[in-house]
Amino acid sequence: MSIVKETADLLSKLGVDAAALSGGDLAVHSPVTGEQIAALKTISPADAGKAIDAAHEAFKAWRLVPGPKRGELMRLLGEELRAHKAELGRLVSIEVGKIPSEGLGEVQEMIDICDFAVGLSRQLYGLTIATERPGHRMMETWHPLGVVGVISAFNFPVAVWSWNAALALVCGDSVVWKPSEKTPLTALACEAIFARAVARFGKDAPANLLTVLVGDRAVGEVLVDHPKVALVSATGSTRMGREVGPRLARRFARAVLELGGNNAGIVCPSADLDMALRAIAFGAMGTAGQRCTTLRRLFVHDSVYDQLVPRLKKAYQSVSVGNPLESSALVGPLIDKAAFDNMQKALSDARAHGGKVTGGERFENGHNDAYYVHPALVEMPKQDGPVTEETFAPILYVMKYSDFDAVLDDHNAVGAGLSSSIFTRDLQESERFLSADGSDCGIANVNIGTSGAEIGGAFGGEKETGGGRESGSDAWKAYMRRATNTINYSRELPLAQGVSFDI
Ligand code: UN1
Repeated sequence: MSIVKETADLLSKLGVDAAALSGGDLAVHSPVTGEQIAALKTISPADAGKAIDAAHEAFKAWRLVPGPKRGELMRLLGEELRAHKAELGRLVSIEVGKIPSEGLGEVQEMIDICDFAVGLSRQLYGLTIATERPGHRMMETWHPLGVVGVISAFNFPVAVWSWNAALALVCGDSVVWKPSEKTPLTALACEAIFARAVARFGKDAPANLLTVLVGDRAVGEVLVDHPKVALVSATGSTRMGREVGPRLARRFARAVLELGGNNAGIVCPSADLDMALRAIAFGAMGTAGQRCTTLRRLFVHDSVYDQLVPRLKKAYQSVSVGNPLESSALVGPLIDKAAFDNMQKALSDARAHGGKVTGGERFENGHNDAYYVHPALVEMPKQDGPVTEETFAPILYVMKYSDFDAVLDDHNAVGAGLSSSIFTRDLQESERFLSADGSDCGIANVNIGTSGAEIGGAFGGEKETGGGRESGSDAWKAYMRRATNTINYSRELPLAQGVSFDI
């Protein structure tokens, strides 16, 4: 079956109206073959503004539905996702080029966050706080926040939306979602799946609880600038975050920014090298190097360098690259030509800085407009040039180290601060890595790779990664507003700090 036909069939099974897929101005391509698979109509900035007004009306109704009841909608969404996991996972593979297990894994991540949100719906706790005044009680209460805008990237086109949407909805907010222009079809599929959950939920769910805005940058700007959007959660490059962050700050809106990563691993003398090899291979080559958590820098102790790096190179030379829909390849295509060009530019920069490159060439698969590459391993004399920047492609820079303190400094000497890992069986090294003067990242792991985080933890990073936290732990607090309440149940009016004001 042609990819165009399969896309249309999948979308119709998922409940997307076929008429929405053609005749529009936004051409959607599959990176698997480079073919155009749809042409969607985009929304104008003016209509986007109106849609946000409507989402605000939805918020005003939804905030009055009790939390545990809102959790029921997440339970239904999780059920719908379970029922449509195969189709949605396949659509992710078509639209992003992920291998089947990663396409399905992404949908599993959505199911997981729905389950988490159901539990959370009964745990949106505040505190009771000791007050200095007799006959008084002090507490804090968490209330729904408003319209939550979600700007998502192509590489996790549905999971990252679901992390935000599941928390926002359970917290009593409405959601307006601007998906990446590269991956709007999976967003339409989610919209249809969500509509089914809402229909089952019944009349307590207001219209416009979720709005998908298919559009360009101007539409994203409306979302960022609209006074009725209380929070924007944006995933993408640090360059994008530098524009979005200050614009939100100017109008005192909240931001959850999940930006670039330049994630590193350290392989210590005592590491289990078999395990490290597998973790490094998945972290660096998996998803064709297009995760924000992808392993991009590797520091290997000089005592194990010659044992590990030749094996790693072999893995790079033998890893299967190919069509994720028709083969069991482990590495699919890059998203587009621009990604390929950026990769080639980084590799030539690396060579200019003394790097020795294994791999990196284009792999012809009979489709001129599809960009398959052999993942590249680059042995670098030191951390320099392109090593300090994120290139969203499968390039792993490998460097030798001898001193643990110095390697910790090098580890932290880049702009981004998302994910990190250490491979060691030495307790002192692993604890130091996780300590206050260890890894400066939002995610720090021991004996597992940098990517593939579970939803139960807070996800995000420091420095140029933007500081936002999504998903598990107490990330929900960003999606609610906090009120401190002091209640006087006495017959006196004592003032705090002993102030007297007798009239
Ligand atoms: C991303 O690349 O934007 O930790 C998200 C991981 C996935 C999420 C990645 N759970 O690799």
